[in-house]
Amino acid sequence: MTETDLKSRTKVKPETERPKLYKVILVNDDFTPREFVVRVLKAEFRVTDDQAYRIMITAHRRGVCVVAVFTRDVAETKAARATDAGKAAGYPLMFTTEPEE
Ligand code: TYC
Repeated sequence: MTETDLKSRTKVKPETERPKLYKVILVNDDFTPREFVVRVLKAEFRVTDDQAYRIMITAHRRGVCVVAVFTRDVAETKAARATDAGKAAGYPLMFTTEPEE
């Protein structure tokens, strides 16, 4: 087997392949103040006042709301930081992550 033959066996992933995306999900609870949820959403996810309010009220009414989608690392880091912000203030505020279909 020549060197050229070996080299040609190496599989190259097509450049068009996209990384899997993960949803960050905001979970409702009975204790965290609405204004606090809005503040955390704005600080961690860089959404506007209006977007933050809509996300918060959707989670409040339906139980959960998708905040945004990111690559796995970014989604997990943001969910952990936002959850920690609630914990630091004594609230059970929770953000989870879930792979997109
Ligand atoms: N349900 C909370 C309240 O009535 C507000 C809230 C909304 C908390 C969304 C968490 O993900 C949440 N104070």
